[in-house]
Amino acid sequence: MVPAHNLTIREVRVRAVQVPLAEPLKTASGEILTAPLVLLDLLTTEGVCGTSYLFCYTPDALEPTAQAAANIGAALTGDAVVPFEIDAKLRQRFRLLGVQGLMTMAMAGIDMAAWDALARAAGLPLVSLLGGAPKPIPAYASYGMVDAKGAAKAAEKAAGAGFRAMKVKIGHADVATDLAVIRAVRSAVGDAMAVMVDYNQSLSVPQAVARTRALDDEGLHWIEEPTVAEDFEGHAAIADETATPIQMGENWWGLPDMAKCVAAGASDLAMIDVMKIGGVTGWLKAAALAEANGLPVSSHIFPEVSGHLLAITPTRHWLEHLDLAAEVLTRPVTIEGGDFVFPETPGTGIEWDEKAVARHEV
Ligand code: SMN
Ligand code: MG
Repeated sequence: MVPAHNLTIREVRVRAVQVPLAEPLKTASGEILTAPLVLLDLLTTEGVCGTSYLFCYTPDALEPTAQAAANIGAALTGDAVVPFEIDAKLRQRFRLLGVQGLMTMAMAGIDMAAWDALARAAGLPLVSLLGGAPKPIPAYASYGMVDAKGAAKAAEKAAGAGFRAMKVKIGHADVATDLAVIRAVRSAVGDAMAVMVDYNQSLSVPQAVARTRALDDEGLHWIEEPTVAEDFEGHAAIADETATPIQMGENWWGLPDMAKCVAAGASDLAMIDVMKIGGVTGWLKAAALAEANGLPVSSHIFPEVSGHLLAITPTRHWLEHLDLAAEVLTRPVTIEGGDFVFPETPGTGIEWDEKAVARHEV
């Protein structure tokens, strides 16, 4: 008789930290001064521990998300570490509430930690447990909203670090400033560097059509979230008017949102956020939907897990290098020659720097 599983959940330990960022992350829709993270440790009776973290965007969501994760963890004590079964159990448990928002975030944290535990138990990096193999995963350097001078500096820094692509956030008061930022990057590093821009949902559809038309001759790699994330029809209208590829997806709450976006023809590309899409389990489903629709897949933050997942994503595109958790990790994500470096250790490679966690725990 083959055992149905070999790991059992003993406890899910949840901690909330406020992590300082090297510099505030400015976007056209708000500024992030610190990274509110929920750290999860999924402890098993067999002694294996899976870890993951969640990014909560605002301190307002930090403790509610931590509490939701702790509540879910308590409900799973004694259960087998079988991610697809856990996913099904929790979806049934929250059928009346629905699983958008903080519940998806908490479920995704448990899911990522469960997959990490399975990989560690097997002595494999997550990519290998998923049936893939480490391979070059190109990364782009992702920056905030800066002026032309700051953009030139960021471009030089990215080029010096070996990145072949970079993203700046725009959505300044006028399109002339957006153009000045893009041209400052170009004059700093030339055409060898692929350049992406991110409006962070800040424009109305008419504004976005006008601005993206003005940017269309700048040779941009993509224009990200020009209007509000949930306006799929609006994004489709913008994509119809724009030659530059439109990118979105970081705000899909699970596969249903992605399916609606694809059906609306809203985006030329797919940006999957492993937390909001529903963890590793959600990513596997999203990667298949992207492949079926020929959508190149890039990741949104969470670089530590996303590198493994992009390696098993048939239409993989770019990994976003935006490091929100480095301060509390013993091994922050590593990029060499512009590519993601897979950890030597089993699992995702996420290990807490316990002294740093103690300094920043709330
Ligand atoms: C972003 C927004 C908010 C937090 C992190 C990242 C941005 C991106 O949309 O794509 O990097
Ligand atoms: Mg974005």
